[in-house]
Amino acid sequence: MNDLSDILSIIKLSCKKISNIIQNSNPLKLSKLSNEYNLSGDNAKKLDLMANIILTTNLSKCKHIKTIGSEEEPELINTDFKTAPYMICFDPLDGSSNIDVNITTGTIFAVYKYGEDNNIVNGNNIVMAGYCLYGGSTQLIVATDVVNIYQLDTDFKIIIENWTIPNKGTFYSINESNKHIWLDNRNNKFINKLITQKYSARWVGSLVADGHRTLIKGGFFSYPSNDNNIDGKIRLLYEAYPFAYIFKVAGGFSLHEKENISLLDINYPVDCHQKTPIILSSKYEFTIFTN
Ligand code: FBP
Repeated sequence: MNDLSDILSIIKLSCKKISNIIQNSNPLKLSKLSNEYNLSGDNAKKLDLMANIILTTNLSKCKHIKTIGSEEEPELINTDFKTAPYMICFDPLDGSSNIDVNITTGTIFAVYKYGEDNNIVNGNNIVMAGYCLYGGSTQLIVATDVVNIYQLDTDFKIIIENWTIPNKGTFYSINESNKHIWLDNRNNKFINKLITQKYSARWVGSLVADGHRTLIKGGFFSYPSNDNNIDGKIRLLYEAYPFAYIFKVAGGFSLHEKENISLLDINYPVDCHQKTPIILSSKYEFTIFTN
């Protein structure tokens, strides 16, 4: 086993435990507010905290991991392994607003390798990223130099190897209730163009679900900046970077709407909970949006 397969084994063990909790608990109880607020100002739900405890407890014992970042932790956590080569950051339970209505939620993670100077420059330090989908089935999508898809039975078994995103889709995924306050005026014109090309809208409200549909079917996902979220809503370190990496490995694209560069090239954030606008896309829609 190499370092990354050791880390992946711990992620599988943790996601299996989270999946079992979701499968066997009353979602109305799991979605109860804990009245503990995370640094993003969210009142964490019980399942957010349970998932966070499982992941931080298991991963802090891994000798390959020096630092842990989590949406539910105020600061980065230093493990006992001070010379270990990797940092792992995760959103333990993405899509919390969907827990009570039994709609797909997930865990998102990225593993970063420290450079020679013991620094992380940007998303290009990622060596492995993925997400676990707690949906009709529990699936784990893992990107290293290829994208592989696992499905949970008694354990995670690989079902698809080397997944690549279709060149074009038929869905766009954006919360259109913000259309009157988007800061980038390309969005409305772009959506109208897709509608004339017979695209349909899909918005689940869980990044893992909307991102996964875009990865599997092709198409366009965006959470643009708006008057209420001038820096966007999605967190760079443990949501946007990981998905940008997965899309790049699968042959797709990501974009920061203000910088007009790949999200992976956005500098490592000063604040571990920094937010960002996000675009994830297959080639055809990306070409339309950027031209
Ligand atoms: P959390 O649920 O972990 O806070 O993640 C944020 C998120 O739920 C994303 O998963 C999703 O894409 C987005 O917010 C939905 O935002 P909105 O409710 O504004 O459409």
